[in-house]
Amino acid sequence: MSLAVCPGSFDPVTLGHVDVVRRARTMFDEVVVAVARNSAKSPLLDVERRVALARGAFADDAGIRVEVVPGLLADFVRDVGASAVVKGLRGGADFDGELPMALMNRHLSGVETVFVVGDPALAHIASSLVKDVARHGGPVGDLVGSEVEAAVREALAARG
Ligand code: COD
Repeated sequence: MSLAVCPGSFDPVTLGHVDVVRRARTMFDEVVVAVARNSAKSPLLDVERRVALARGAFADDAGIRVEVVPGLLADFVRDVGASAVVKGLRGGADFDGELPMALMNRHLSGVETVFVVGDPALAHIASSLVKDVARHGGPVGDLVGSEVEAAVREALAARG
């Protein structure tokens, strides 16, 4: 049984994430979507909400489960027994950001990172841009699922 971890902040899960996770699932028997903390980012949605929305996005596939990463990704990968981390690439900037993480995760736990090229039709989608467009009253319904859109709008409204 092959197992991969797809980590991210998922603040919120987007159609770009969904594309990458489903591509990972074509290569691995099981995929764990790992909701983790990026210390460079301050999340809009709390971790329970991010997990619930990601679970909703992948509810149709029993081979995909969603879990929280309590600390280091490298420790989580070892604890769940994954053979690889899978990350998505939209372009060169993603690679530049991902390479040091891939090297650090391999240094810490020996795990390899596999890069998946996402659908170019979704390459403009990033969680940060979804939140920014929504914050300014723009449409995000073709960037995220409807439940996610509602959660983002509610969280933004609560922040005032
Ligand atoms: N198309 C293709 N790929 C995409 C798209 C898209 N439209 N959108 C996002 N992606 C990819 C990203 O490139 C990334 O690979 C992945 O999806 C997740 O993206 P985000 O933005 O949700 O998540 P990040 O980049 O903030 O995640 C960083 C982590 C949380 C994974 C990282 O900080 C981490 O591992 N934290 C845990 C603590 C730890 O171990 N730190 C040391 C790391 S070396």
